[in-house]
Amino acid sequence: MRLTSARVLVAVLALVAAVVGPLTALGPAQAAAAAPVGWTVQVGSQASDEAFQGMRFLPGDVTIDAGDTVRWVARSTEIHTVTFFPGGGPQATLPDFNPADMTQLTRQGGSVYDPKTGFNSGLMTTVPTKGDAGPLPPVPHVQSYSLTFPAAGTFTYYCLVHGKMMVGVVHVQPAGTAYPYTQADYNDQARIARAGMAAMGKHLRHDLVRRSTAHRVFMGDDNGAVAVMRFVRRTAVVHRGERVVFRNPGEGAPHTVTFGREPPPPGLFSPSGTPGRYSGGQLNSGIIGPHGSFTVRFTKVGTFHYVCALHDNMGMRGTVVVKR
Ligand SMILES: [Cu+2]
Repeated sequence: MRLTSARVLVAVLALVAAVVGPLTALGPAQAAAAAPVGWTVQVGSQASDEAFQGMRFLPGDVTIDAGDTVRWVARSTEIHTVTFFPGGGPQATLPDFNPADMTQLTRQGGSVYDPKTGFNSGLMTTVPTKGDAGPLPPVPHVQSYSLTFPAAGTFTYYCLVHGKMMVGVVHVQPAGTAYPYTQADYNDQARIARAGMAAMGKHLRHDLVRRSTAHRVFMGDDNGAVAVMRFVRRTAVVHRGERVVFRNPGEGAPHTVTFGREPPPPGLFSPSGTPGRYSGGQLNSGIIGPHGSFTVRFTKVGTFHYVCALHDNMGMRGTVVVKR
């Protein structure tokens, strides 16, 4: 029986060879199959109103062949980077994001990957270069960034802004190896991950609504994958002489509470004004990091608008109404 099926198989293979042989002998079909392939990875994601920002490379893991190119495409207002460190391996510690360090903010390295050196995309965001991507120096904004990987290996990259929350891997197989996934598969993975993050964002925000009061306003929140870029509650109504505590419950994103004119950086990053007796005009919390808070006592009747100076471009604004 075995012999018979083996014979049938041989016969089938011979037939296939007879049909395919002449075709492959023509050349172009074979050349096309071995041609380098381009792959796309999405950088960040967001809700349509930008209230949630997803802190992921989508997909976080791609497998390509030597000679292929990966193109990273910005998908959010929030800034990110694609950054490989020398050696190309995972990093035990990462440098803090430093908005004054131009090697972090701008492109470093060419378009052909080499694990001996570092590579950096520069600031990736969907916001055009002349738009508002937060209080950063005027550097070019990058909408897409491409690297060709000439040699096999496994290479890890990070977003300098979001650190270990946002890590990706490129597996490079020897040229000609079959791919485990297609770009369509990766796009499906990305779509499912985006839907999951949108659900998480909604849940986080509902939870903030439940925990907030007129005297306790949350400065967004995050869970390591999704950041809520909203003050909750957006309008707080208090009486004259009362306090409002603005609290940053998240682990990741810093925020500010800024009334009146936004001081230009670096003044923006430190507190100014008198939060113990606010009666209008300029008041700035400076950077309120994870688990930080900022308390303001309102001494005048009126309606006072404020922003997060880092995320106002995403709609992170609030109002305090002070009654008698
Ligand atoms: Cu903010």
